[in-house]
Amino acid sequence: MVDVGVIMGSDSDWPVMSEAAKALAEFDVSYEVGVYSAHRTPGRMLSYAQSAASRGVKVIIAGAGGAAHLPGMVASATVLPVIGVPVPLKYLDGMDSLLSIVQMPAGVPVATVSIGGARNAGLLAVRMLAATDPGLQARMGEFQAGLEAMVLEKDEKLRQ
Ligand code: RP5
Repeated sequence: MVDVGVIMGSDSDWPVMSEAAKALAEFDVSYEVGVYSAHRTPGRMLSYAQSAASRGVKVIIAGAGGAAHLPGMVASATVLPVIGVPVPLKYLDGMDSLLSIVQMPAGVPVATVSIGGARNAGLLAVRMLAATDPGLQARMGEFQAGLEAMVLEKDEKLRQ
């Protein structure tokens, strides 16, 4: 049983999506990875979405590029929270992916991160899990304190 599903429309999305997996690993959150294409393997995608909750998955991170229908279609077939990652392709700078993912009809939410923002998708999944896990919440607090310390250090160097 894993807490997070990290799925994508193609193996070509992995260089972007691997950042979500890395963020989860930093917090020792268990995850699974897989390719589920909304257009090339629609049946497989639906089976994944429909069975994820009963298998114990708590959050799904779904990345896709171009006509990026995977996050929305998965959200339509699961009760789990879905985080969408717009993957930038060769043309249109990822705006196509972003708009395909973010403009969901009312009733079927997808929490969309920035174009290529897979790391934030991983961190958002950690925060969702941390809502009911005090240990994870404490670690997220430490992580955020680390961000602040890093900025202060850079500020200090700049002033020297
Ligand atoms: C999308 O089509 C995938 O998510 C990927 O970003 C894009 C291109 O896929 P490939 O042609 O590289 O397999 O569905």
